Amino acid sequence: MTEQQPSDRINVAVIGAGRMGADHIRRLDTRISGARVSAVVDVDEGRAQAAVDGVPGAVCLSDPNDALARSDVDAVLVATPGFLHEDILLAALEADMPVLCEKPLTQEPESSWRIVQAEEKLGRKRIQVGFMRRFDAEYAALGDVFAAGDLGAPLMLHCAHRNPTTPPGFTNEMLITDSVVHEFDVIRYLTGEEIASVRIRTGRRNSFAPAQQHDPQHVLIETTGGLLADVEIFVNADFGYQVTTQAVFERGIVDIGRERGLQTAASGRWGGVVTPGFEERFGDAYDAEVQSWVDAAARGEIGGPSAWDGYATAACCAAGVRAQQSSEAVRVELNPKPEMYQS
Ligand code: ISE
Repeated sequence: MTEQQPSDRINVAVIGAGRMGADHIRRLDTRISGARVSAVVDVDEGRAQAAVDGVPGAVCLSDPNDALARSDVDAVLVATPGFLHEDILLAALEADMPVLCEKPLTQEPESSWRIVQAEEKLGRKRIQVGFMRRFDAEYAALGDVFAAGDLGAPLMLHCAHRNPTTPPGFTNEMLITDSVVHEFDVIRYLTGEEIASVRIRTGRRNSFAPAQQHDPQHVLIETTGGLLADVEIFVNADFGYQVTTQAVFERGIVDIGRERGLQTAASGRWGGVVTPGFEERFGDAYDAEVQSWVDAAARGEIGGPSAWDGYATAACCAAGVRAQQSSEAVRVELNPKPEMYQS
C-alpha cells in the first residue's frame, strides 16, 4: 500500500473538545483515513491542549472563527453544546466548508430552518448531521429489510432506549431533545416518511432519577404514512446501555440491538456483558460516519444525513417537548422541503 501524503488529507478543525469532541479527535487521529486534525477549538484552553496532546501538528485555539480563517483548515467537525451551533454553522457556510455537526443541528426548529435557508442560498449541501445510528450495521441491515419489501409493509416499531445514568444538568426536556432525537431520525430514515405527531405518557416514576426528570417516558410517534412507533425512553436505567428496535411487518418481525458478544457458560452459570455506554455501543457506527463524511468532503459532497434532517428532527423535538406538557398528540410543523434536499 502506498503511504498517504499529508497533502492528500483533509485538514479538520474539531470545535469543542468535550466528551464527543475528544472521542472524534482520537478517531480522526487513529482510525480515519484521508483526514488529519489540524486544529482543536475550545474555550477551555486546558481541555483543548489535553485533546491535542499527541496529535502531530495540531494547534489549540479558543475562537471558531480563527480556525475557519486558517489556511490549514479545510473542514470542521462541530462538537460543542447545541446552543452554540447556529453561529458556528453560519460562519462555516459563509466560508463554504464541509461540516460534520454533532446532533442536534441546533436546538430549535426556527434556528435550524435558518441554517437550511443559508445552505440553500449557498446552493450546495455542506452540512452533515451526526446521526450515527444510520451507520450502525444492524440499523443498516434493518433498512435493507424495509427497502426490499419481502416482509410486506412495515406496520409498527417498538423501540427501547436505555441509558445507565444522565450527566449533571440533564433536564426533563432532554429526554426528548438529547435522546429520543435519535429515534426521530432513525424512524424517518427507516420509513422514508416524516413524523406527523408525537404523544407522550408518563406513568410510574423511577425513584432513582434526578428530581427534575420524569423517567421513564413512553413516546408514541405517528409517521405521515400512518406507521406507529412507540419508544420507551429510560435514562437512569442503571444496568447499562441498551438500544433495541423491533420492527413489525405484514409478514414478519425483525429485532435488532439485542445483546451479542460472548456468552459464557462456566461454574454452573451462563452470561455475557452489558454494553456500558453509547461510545461502545455505537463506536463502529461513529467510525463509519466520520469516514463517510471525510470521503464525501473530498468529493465536495456530504456522506450522511443533511441539514434538512437536522431541521426535521428539531421540529419533532419541539413537538415532543410540547407533548410532555399535554395529554394530546402534538402535530409536527414542517416548512416545505426545499428542492435541494429532495434527493
Ligand atoms: C447522548 O447525547 C447520545 O447521543 C446517545 O446516543 C444517547 O443514547 C443518549 O441518550 C444521549 O444523551
